[in-house]
Amino acid sequence: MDLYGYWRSAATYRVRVALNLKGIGVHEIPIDLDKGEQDAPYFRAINPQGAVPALVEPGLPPLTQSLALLEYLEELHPHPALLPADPRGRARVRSLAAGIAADSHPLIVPRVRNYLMQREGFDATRWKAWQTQWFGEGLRTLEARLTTEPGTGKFCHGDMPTFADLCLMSCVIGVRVFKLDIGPTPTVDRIATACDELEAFARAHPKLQAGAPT
Ligand SMILES: N[C@@H](CCC(=O)N[C@@H](CS)C(=O)NCC(=O)O)C(=O)O
Repeated sequence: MDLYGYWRSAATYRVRVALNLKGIGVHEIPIDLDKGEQDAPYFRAINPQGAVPALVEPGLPPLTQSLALLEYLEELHPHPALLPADPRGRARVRSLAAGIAADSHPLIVPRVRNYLMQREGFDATRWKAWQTQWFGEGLRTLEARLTTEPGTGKFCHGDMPTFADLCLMSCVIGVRVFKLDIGPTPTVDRIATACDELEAFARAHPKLQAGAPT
């Protein structure tokens, strides 16, 4: 399997952690988002959206969208499970994950930054305020839910990592890397520390991937 990704891509990170947790080996092919390789014709032929990750298996069309990839990997390799056994638990985990992957993260991707910089007069200061707003909104919503909902345990749902933790961490790492002040999120921080302690998360960290600045 080939995974087209980028070292600092949050969406690729989510899939990388799932692969690590499940012990699935892939060949990761970097698409340099800073050089605009996502717009090269060869990559647009793989993902017309011009976004990573994309998972390619021999003889099969590419699969895209990190949440769809997580579901696919879960069905192919159910152990260890990254979704709870009960329908209600699965719905909760998918809901927590989508809050980050479907609602917050899309607002801070390079194509949005490029549009705001090139067409709306944004500079670095306004972009940082924008990032702070949308990363912050995503994690504060998670914080409110994780603090009050009974399903929360050592991780977002119970005591084993699920899709929700992969998404939480993809956002937490962005906040850490960009040094964004989003206010206190103690439950998110506690769960992030639990994820940090797992080798599968540590090994997927952006700074350890090919192409990351040393
Ligand atoms: N919803 C998609 C988001 C994919 C996405 O936007 N990926 C970013 C990197 S995290 C990307 O490749 N952006 C390229 C661009 O915006 O030009 C997913 O979860 O896979």
